[in-house]
Formats: sequence, structure tokens, C-alpha cells
Amino acid sequence: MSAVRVGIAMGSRSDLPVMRAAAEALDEFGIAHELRVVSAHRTPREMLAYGEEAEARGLQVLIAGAGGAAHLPGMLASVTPLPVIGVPVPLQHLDGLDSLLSIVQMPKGVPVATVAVGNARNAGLLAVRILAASDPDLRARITAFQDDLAAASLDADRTLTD
Ligand code: RP5
Repeated sequence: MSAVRVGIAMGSRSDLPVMRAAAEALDEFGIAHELRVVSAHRTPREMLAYGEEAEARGLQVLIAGAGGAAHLPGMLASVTPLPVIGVPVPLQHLDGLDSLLSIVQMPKGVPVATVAVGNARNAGLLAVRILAASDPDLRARITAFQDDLAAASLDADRTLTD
């Protein structure tokens, strides 16, 4: 079994239906990952320990999703040198705007790469791109993936005008 390279953290089990898409994107590229529930507010000590230990455990990228007062991605970014990708999870009220602003408005010096509200798939794909920066084979597969996206779009255009 290959070593886990990407950690997918979420603030609550209720985030899983959204966050699963990150795991699926990583699966498509054969990137080993783990899923964890660590809450910035309910289990702050465990959350900080997870961030602090991530690099030593061999993780290379963290993806963190949370909703509402979504402090998880930023708090993880504050205790790890690894790149952190934030996923704003939409909740029942405010359509995820609260989550988005909580995650994206980081202070200078502590970056979180924030994807669109609910778009955990893009978080997974961005993690693949980060790993691909030092992996030519993975980069070739990302390029092929982009070619497939373009082909599907061109095909949709052709079908529309047929
Ligand atoms: C956040 O509170 C979690 O990330 C989740 O999006 C939200 C609601 O959590 P539950 O009350 O459903 O556990 O910390």
C-alpha cells in the first residue's frame, strides 16, 4: 500500500457529502489519502496536533473543509508548512458565503488556497497539481485530463450545432 500523501480534514462528519469529492478526485489519479474529522472548535487540541504532525507523518498537502465559522483551514495552515487548500462547505443558512469569507480572508503570511463554495473536487485536483509540480508522470496525466475536458467541451459544442 502506498504512503498517504494528502490529508483531507473536515470540521464535522456532516461535511462528508461535500468533502468526498476531494477523495474521489485523488482516487482518479491514484493518490493515497486519508479522511479525518478534526474540529477547530469542538476538538481544538486534536485539530492542532493533526496539523502539527502532518509533515512528519509524510503528508504533502492538506485539504480542509468546514462550514459556517469555518476556521479549520486557517488554523491548520498556522501550524504546518504544508500547502493547505480550503473548501467552504455550504450550510443551511447564508449559502456558504459565511464559510467562504471565513476561509478566504486570511492574514498576510498564512496562505490558504481557497476553492469555490462546495467544490471539493477542485480541491482534490489542485492537490494533484501541487504534487505534479515535482512529478513529471503525474503532470503528464494532468495534461491528459485537461485534454479530455477540452474534448468533452468541443464535443458538446458540436452536438449542439449538429
Ligand atoms: C462546522 O460546523 C463544520 O465544518 C460543519 O460544516 C458545521 C456544522 O457541523 P455539525 O453541527 O453538522 O456537526 O464546524
